[in-house]
Amino acid sequence: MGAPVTLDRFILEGQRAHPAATGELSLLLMRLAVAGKRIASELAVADIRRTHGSAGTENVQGEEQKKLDVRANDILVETFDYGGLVSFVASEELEEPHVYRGDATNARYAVLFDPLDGSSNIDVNGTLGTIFSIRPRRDGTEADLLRPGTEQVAAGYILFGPAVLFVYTSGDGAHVFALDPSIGEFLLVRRGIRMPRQGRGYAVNEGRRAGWSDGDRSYVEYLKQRDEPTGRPYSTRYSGSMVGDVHRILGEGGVYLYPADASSGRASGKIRLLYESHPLAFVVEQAGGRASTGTARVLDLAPKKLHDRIPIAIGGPVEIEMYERFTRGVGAAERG
Ligand code: FBP
Repeated sequence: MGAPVTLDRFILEGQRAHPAATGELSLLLMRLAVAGKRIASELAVADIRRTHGSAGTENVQGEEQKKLDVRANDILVETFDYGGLVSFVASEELEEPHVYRGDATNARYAVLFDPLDGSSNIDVNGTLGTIFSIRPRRDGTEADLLRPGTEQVAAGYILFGPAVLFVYTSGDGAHVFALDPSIGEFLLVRRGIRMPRQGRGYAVNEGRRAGWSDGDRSYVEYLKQRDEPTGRPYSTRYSGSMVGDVHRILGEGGVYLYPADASSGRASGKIRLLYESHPLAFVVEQAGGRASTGTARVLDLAPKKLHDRIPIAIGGPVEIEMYERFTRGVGAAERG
């Protein structure tokens, strides 16, 4: 077996394919990997250091913040606070973007992140992830971010599970790296991952179905019906962490769904467009999957506000095409 391909080496080799590259995006991705290692080490000792539990504060959406949400957010904000690489960052945990001063004023990039996705898993040692999205800086204001997901230059996530994984795309495929704790380096484990066109698992919180549309309810019922020729029934695979569920889907296919939920004040869904939907949609599309609201491609959407949410279905092409049929009210009939 040849020398292990470290994340740094992979990124620098990728940079060579872009003669105009300045190396700043490469450095940015490498910084994110360091931030991921720092967050992983905080999570690993959280029970020992008693850093679980509530921070006693709420985020801009009125949700309780966990101490580790805040800690992860601080680590990420610190990560870009030097070297003039990043002009400003926006976070699910911050009401407004955090703008860096000094040599960062004219930096080329803005970074967005969900510091710890899967908040309900934080205190129970469940799967968690940091989701990130890198965009070009335009005039250095919030307006730079209220743009379609197609304008992301790179995106991905750091998955905190039995292994710590770094998964990203910069538009030429989606790649998976695993942290080797013995050397503290992320090593390439899957180059250009391609997801199955169809899977056997679905991830949705059915406890909320009362608030769903008829189309959403019928779609989930359709997945549960027995019909071998169409690969049904599907099995429920809902971990409480979107990034964990999407990572499973990247490997096994299937679908993650968070519909609009009229009964709980989430008429436009729960999942944030900028911090969760856009970056995960970029990765999944690069792996051959799709992400849809049912009526629109997620990457084509531009938010009106920083913390906008959308209903989302993300997964294999077969599952998403079927979802759009049910959303349009044509169901599976035409497919016979
Ligand atoms: P957070 O970013 O606040 O964790 O919200 C997103 C999320 O936790 C997803 O990761 C997960 O799939 C979903 O919300 C769980 O929501 P619910 O508890 O309503 O099923």
